[in-house]
Amino acid sequence: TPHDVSVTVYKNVTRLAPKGTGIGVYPDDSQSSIVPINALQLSMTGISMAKVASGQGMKNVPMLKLTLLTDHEYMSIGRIKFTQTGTISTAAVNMGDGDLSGLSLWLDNGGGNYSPIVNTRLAYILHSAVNPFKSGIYADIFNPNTGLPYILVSSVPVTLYVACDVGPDNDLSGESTVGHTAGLSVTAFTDIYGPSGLALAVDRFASEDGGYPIASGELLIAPAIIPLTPVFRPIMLAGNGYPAFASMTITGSVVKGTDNMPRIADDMAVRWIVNSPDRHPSCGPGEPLIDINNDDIPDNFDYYGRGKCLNLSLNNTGVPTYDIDGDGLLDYEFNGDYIPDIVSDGGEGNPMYEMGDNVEGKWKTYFVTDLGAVPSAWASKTSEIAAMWNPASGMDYYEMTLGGNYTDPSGIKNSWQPVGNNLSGLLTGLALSPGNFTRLVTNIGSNSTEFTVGSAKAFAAEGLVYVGNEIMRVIKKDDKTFTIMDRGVDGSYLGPHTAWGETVSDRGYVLSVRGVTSDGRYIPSTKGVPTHIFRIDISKPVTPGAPEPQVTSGLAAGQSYALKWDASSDEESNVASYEIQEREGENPVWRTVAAIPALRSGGAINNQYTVGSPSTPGETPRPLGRYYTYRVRGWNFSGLASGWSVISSPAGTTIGTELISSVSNYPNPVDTRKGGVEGRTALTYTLNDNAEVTITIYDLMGYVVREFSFSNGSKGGKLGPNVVLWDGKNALGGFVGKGG
Ligand SMILES: [Ca+2]
Ligand SMILES: [Ca+2]
Ligand SMILES: [Ca+2]
Ligand SMILES: [Ca+2]
Repeated sequence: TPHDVSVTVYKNVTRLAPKGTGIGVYPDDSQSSIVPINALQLSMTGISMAKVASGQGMKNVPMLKLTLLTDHEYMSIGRIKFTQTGTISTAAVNMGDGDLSGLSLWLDNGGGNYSPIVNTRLAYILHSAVNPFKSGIYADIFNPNTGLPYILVSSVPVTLYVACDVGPDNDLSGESTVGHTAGLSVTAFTDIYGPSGLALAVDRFASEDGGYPIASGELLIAPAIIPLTPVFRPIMLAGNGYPAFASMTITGSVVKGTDNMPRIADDMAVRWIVNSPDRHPSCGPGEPLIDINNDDIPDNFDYYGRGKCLNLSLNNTGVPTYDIDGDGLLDYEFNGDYIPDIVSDGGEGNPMYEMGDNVEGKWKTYFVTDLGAVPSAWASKTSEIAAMWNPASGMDYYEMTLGGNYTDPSGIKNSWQPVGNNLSGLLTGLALSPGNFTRLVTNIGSNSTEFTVGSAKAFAAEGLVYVGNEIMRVIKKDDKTFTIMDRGVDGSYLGPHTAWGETVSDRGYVLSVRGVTSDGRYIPSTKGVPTHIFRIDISKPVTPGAPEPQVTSGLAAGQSYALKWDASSDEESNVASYEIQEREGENPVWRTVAAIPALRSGGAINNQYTVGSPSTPGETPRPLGRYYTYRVRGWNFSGLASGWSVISSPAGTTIGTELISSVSNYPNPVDTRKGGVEGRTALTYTLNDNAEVTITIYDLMGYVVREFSFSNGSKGGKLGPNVVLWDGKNALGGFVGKGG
């Protein structure tokens, strides 16, 4: 079917000059050729970026991500008509018209992120009494980069973002916008136009699945919001081991040193607050502290009881955040798949969430609404759950509750529990079930129809399963396979899941929080906002193996050396971190020297640590001439620690060539008839390796008085200093004569 029925023919058309260099008449007046017409197809698909709620008067609030492409060649798009949804669609005259005070259309310049700072604004339509939105919002495109009133769409996808400004005051009916809901949609394929609003002469992609309307979620206009996370500056670990803000360029990228690692912010005041009266109770005075959610209260805490506030929990689960991909920056992670996720500034300081995925070995991100980005968390008790959240301004106090999904916030707790005006609380009086657990064996992609697990035996024939922060409805196909019936249930995000061993379980709980103002209003609404999706793990991880120094037996370890151990494991919540303790020589006091993530990006096991490496934050080379032993334990995601491992073999920073040295006894001579402490002598010697030791004591006549034997590695036969006390008795228990 010919689609362009005009007799006008543009000559020498190129992508940059769609109207060519001149006009001819069809059939071509100079060559009388026949113009072949190949029907062009256009695809537009969209996903919602709308949050649960938005504050009144907020600008550049993202609503929709649109992807356009053609099946071949290119075409020009000059206008897209949007329709406001929500309160505006009620019958009441002018009601809701003004809930959105503006709509902006943005072109992605290749970064793949919605950012009013980086993207190009193609259209900005303001609401007014003479331009009400009820009759449709016409976004007429002008691309300031090309100076053209259209964008070119080809078989290479073009990404557009649709954002809105939220009405700051009243709608056209004179009613406050607070409590209203608003969304945006493209209702039909015919709402896409060519330049100057001309109808498009194209077909819809034959294979296009989604269809119309392409609609955003509807955001609730609230007096204030409780953000899932704040927008925070990138955070690294400083040389002293404390989290610190990284140095940034004016355009917002992280400054890196010659080692390609981030550099700490130069300005001390930007980097840390050194003295703050409002600090976590686990922090001492004078510690370097940072505030990530801008409430002027530092957010670092001492998770491992080290006496240093070295830990931060970026996703508010209370479990420390680590750098898992090795780029030197702490990684935000909300869905528990060990692929770092991103919080970025969606303009005006509004957080935007992107979920990471590994696609053919490359890290990619997907936009997620705040509902889709609710962090996956674990609790260690069936009777209570502790949670933290971020501040909303103007709150008198907060309340928290628990539900089984996102649509029924208080269905489990059956009430809202007031928790004062702190940004954390303990929900009590619960009776929760850990449920059944298994592991993901195959990836779940966006088009997967089934997935394989370690064992589905304990699971019901049909029901909900929880994978990270996604809820799915599944049917058990066999003992290892689930058939997917429904993805992204209850507003959870239909996200990718990786095959490294993500936990799949059949119980989950959504924790919600709401603020209450002094005049009794709920923020953002009576339903509150979900802050976490919890699963229960009441069992501690398996005790790991001893952290053995990776040093050849009998050789000096030097001032820096690796420790390696048999990994811990946890059937339910996984091992989150390892805590490594050190003891010097015979000193009985153990000291935590490091805590490291138990898994790296993609679920790779991380069961080693380098002691004394100057490039590791918080580490310094060990002094020479010392002996150290180590032990390690694993912490799971519900905050439970395993038992301590067996103590490692010692690492000696310096070792002589002699196997035994510094042999002495004191006092010498000894008066063994005195008995007690005075009547003993301490035989001391230093071994340069674990060894079988036999000590034979002779009298002056050459007769054997006493013999001690120590096995390899036991007390008396181990690397480092050894002390053997001799009370002067012979093997039969009798005292040996003085000098005898
Ligand atoms: Ca804070
Ligand atoms: Ca990182
Ligand atoms: Ca992730
Ligand atoms: Ca467990």
